[in-house]
Amino acid sequence: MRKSMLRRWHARTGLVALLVVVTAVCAATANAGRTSVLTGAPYSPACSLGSSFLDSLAARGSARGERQEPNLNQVLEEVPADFHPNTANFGATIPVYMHVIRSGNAVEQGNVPNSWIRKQVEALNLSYAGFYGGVDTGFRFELAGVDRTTNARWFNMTPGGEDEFKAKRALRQGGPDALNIYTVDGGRLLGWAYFPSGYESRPSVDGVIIAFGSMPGSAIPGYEAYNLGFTATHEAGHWLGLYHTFQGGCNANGDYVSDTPAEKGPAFGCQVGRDTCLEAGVDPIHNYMDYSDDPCYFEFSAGQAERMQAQYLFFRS
Ligand SMILES: [Ca+2]
Ligand SMILES: [Ca+2]
Ligand SMILES: [Zn+2]
Repeated sequence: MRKSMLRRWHARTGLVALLVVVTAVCAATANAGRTSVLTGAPYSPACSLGSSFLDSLAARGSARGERQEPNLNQVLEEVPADFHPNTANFGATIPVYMHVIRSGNAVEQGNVPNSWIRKQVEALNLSYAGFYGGVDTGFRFELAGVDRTTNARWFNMTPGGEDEFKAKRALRQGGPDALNIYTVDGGRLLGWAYFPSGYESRPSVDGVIIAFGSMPGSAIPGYEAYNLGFTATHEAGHWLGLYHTFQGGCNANGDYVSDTPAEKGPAFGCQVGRDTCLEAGVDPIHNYMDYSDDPCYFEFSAGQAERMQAQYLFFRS
């Protein structure tokens, strides 16, 4: 049943909806000739708005970690309109396979300690249970396996490149419901992820990539604002079918979640009170699916939980 519905959906939307994960580009250089969605208030680490927009871009350009993601030209499909699962008592435990990719044996070479891995799974569990705020999404995470691979090329993989695909073909475990997390250097990226609807056509690339410096316990320079483990929470949100809260800007569908107020572009730092769309409500800067710093994040909304549950039940269970 699921498969035939899926195929029909593919046929209907195959050539239409080329929706991408993100088009945000933080660095001024990379921004040339591209449409920036950075149209909100400028980033400022102190949450004051003193510095100029370009200064803040330049400052972020030298940062180690960036809450930005590559454009992977992925299609994120909606579940069919007539798919209404009963999620009243929803609960799902997701097996997590942690693939540590390193260039050597030192922590700085990506050889993360087991304690970071344990804390990372705990951060996933607490954030998805609503421990820090927001709702209990019903998702829980259980460490199913850890492997370590020494490969400098894979450690320095770039999004959508041959090294990423080779590493995943070699390492991926489990079926559509298994969350495979690959820890890599990341370069200036904190992470990237693949949507649930892509699993059927490309199962081997399914999963989440995170910069190892973003894991809880990390004191890697440059990740001071991103080392509570919420990069994995954010990427797992995409993996469960969530858009960014700033998807679509102030336009009608936005992130396809009705209880997250629309926002014109990503919020960085912790811009409390930011309000970039006329629609009621201030920007959801505390939402895990915005681009705020880790300490600013604390919630998923009820609508996001519902969306993740439906996407999971349709595409991953
Ligand atoms: Ca919304
Ligand atoms: Ca508003
Ligand atoms: Zn994202």
